[in-house]
Amino acid sequence: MRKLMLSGAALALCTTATFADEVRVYNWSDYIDEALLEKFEAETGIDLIYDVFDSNEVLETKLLAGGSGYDVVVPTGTFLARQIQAGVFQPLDKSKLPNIGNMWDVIEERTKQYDPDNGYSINYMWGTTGLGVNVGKVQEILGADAPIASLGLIFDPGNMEKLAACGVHFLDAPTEMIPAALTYVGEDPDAKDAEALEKAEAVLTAVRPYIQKFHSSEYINALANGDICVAFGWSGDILQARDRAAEAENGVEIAYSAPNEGALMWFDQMAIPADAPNPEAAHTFLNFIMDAQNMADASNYVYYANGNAASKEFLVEDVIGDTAIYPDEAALQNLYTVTTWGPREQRTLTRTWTRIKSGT
Ligand code: N2P
Repeated sequence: MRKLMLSGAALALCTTATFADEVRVYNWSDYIDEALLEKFEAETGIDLIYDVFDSNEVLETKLLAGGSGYDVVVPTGTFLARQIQAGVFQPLDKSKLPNIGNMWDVIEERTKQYDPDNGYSINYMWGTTGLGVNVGKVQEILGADAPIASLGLIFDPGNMEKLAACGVHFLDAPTEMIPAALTYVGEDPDAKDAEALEKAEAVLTAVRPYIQKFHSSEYINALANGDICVAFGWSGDILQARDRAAEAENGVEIAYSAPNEGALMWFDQMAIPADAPNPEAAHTFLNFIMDAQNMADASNYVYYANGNAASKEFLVEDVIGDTAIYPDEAALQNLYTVTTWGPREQRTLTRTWTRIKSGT
């Protein structure tokens, strides 16, 4: 009853006060140790609402529509660049981010190609896109010399016809699957012209009948349980599948390989939407994430490398010592990055992808 009598100004104040205690974060699934979320709330007294997605396209639709209600979001660099252009984000207030000094200049140098001056985002994690393989099953089907680290495993229709029986998943991520298909046929993975797109489409269409599903998160458990034998997916996700299988002691052995023909290296960036309800708390969250111990805890849990130099001393050997996560010089030579798809290129890509998935 009393609430109804509040004036407009008082109501506005009241709303601000509510928001001041709450931060809404929208991150990729299987991408954090949930203990960190509790730690954040305990340390700051801010309520954390944490939602997850598994597709840049889904995130982008929300951001472009506006009013997403999120304070922190985590697009991949290629998408972030286009979203910055569209005015989706607010510049970071670095005076509110004392931990920014922990960041790693080598990664900052690379993320500048998507966010010049790193003015709108910080790197959360980075990784590669590659092959997750149930080694026993695949060798049983293709023989002991199965090409488990080659794109030929998933793009040679001869192999795929046989693997279809044990189950193959591809990412539902055209901006990652098309560069892989281009790499397989010896084209520039960053090519975006119609001719290149046609070549990539032909590669994917030829193996389409043997793909059980295009999905970007189910493959973790599907690999771990032995429901599928191959996934083309994200490095850390596949390493998490490896661990889940080991913990279940189900005899499933999962291996991750960045394809030896070349692998995509991507950067997932935390940014604050221009219309974030609580930018103050968003900065508090970003600063919490950039704490060296917190960032190390996150990487140790999800098996992705991060952009935080100070965190390295807290990383476990399984993470810092694995060249599939922290590539050495030789592994790095084999990785490529791609540029942003412009709005028109993106539309063509989306149409191509719909055709590929529908198998027509
Ligand atoms: C985490 C996937 C993050 C990698 N499940 C996608 N950029």
